[in-house]
Amino acid sequence: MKTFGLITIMLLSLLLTGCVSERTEKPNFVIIMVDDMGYADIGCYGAVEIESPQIDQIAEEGIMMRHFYNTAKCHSSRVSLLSGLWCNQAGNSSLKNALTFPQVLQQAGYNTGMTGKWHLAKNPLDWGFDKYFGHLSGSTDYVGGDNTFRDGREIYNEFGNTTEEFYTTDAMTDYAIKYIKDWEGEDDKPFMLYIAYNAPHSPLQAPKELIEKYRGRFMDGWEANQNKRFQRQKHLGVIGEDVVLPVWPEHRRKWDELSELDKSWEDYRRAIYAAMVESLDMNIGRLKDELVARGEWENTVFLFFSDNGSDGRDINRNPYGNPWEAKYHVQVGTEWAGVGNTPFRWYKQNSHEGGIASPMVFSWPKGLKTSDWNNFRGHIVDVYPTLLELGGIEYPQEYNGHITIPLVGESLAPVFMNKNHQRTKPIYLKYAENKGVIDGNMKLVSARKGPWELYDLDKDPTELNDLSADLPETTEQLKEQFVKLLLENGYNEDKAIVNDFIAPWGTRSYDNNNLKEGDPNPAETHPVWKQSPALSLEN
Ligand SMILES: [Ca+2]
Repeated sequence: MKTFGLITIMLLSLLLTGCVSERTEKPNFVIIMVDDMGYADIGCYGAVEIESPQIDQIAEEGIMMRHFYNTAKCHSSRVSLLSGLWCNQAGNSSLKNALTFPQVLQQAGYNTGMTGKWHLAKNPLDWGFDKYFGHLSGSTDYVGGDNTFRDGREIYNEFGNTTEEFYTTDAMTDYAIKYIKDWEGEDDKPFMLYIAYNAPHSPLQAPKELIEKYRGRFMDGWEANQNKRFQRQKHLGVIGEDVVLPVWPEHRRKWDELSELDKSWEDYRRAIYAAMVESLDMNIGRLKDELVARGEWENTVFLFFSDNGSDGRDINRNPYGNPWEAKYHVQVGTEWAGVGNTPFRWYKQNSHEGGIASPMVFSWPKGLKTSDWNNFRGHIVDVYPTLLELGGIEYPQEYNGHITIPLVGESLAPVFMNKNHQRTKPIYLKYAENKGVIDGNMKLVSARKGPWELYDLDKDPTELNDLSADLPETTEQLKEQFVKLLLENGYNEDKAIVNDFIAPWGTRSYDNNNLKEGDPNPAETHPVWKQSPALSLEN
């Protein structure tokens, strides 16, 4: 009896070991893409004043990429992430030419779930996700929601009037954790969770106590704040000691020229933005704690990045009310967006580094061989092949009777495993009238129909020394590469290469196109903006 028991235990443990090793071969994936967050807006990438201890900790134990690019715009980054193709090649927002990575992972036996902003055709459940909660729209009221919220395919409308009642960033995490719990009984299946937080995209809305915490931290102004970030980036090793910070451009206002009232207002809206980022960080910590408690964190591949740079437009649809309540709508503004994109030039939508450079934090405690900074030039289009390689999954040549388009991205797995690895294909950049190509360390770029500029990104990462006149042959070669990529993506060459210059951003904070003539100046009517930053937000 005793022997039988022992043998049974041995057999059982053998079986269990077998199960565990089979199970642990395939990692879980947690892919977090935040919205409109600048390169320098979290602590480990240089934010001095915004607190992001959770992401910083994950980064400390994992890998941070110095050069990770997105497509400069919300929908196109989502298309390239999900399809592994350039945006137009995949059929743009329709995804009609795409076989998405959730579809492939689903077929390979993964549980698949998504929460957050979809912004593409149909519903995520049509594209390989087993579960979905979020908004199909490109942006939402974080408190009052919108009519595109779905729980699966069902309309969801249980919103609130204050962040205490409903806050989108919290809800996206609640549902992600719910899915992890739902999958608990299915130990033989790994999971993939894609969380597309809308934060810190406009409208700026955040919990009151978090805003209060940040109030007054930004009164030293845009330029001083940017300088502090730049110094911190050097200190942390985000950028090299010889990197040059671009001069504060003409199209941005200067802090010293603002009235005290305007300074207070600018401090205030930056405090809301900072609160949104810290709220994101707290939610990511909450998700991580859940995975740690369930013993899943060790074998979870975690990726964190942003879909584009900070937004330089300045659209404030409803600056009257409170940012912890529904319907409040302001944007972070041109100058703070510039600070967000430190040390780079330009903004969301532009192909210059300010538009396309994103933090990239990668973690996989069980599989990672090293932890440090990485210099590989990666792109959001690389995520798909990376997941397949780490999951040991082949990209199907055929799906539902259709031949699939070969993925254009390159797996980052060797990069993360600290193998010597060079990119073999160029990076294609195109959003509206912004365009360019990166091949090796050379980048050809044009902003808003402006002239072509050529930069050596190794020597000049902040794009200050235009080499196009000095290196006409390189310029010509890259132009040919760009045109080739353009035509492969179904564009007409003549239409996309016109070179009449469109002026840079011109909209200003509250004399912008959304406030009509005769509307009261919010800085004069809003009680909060009349207070000195040292005072509380009460009254
Ligand atoms: Ca975005």
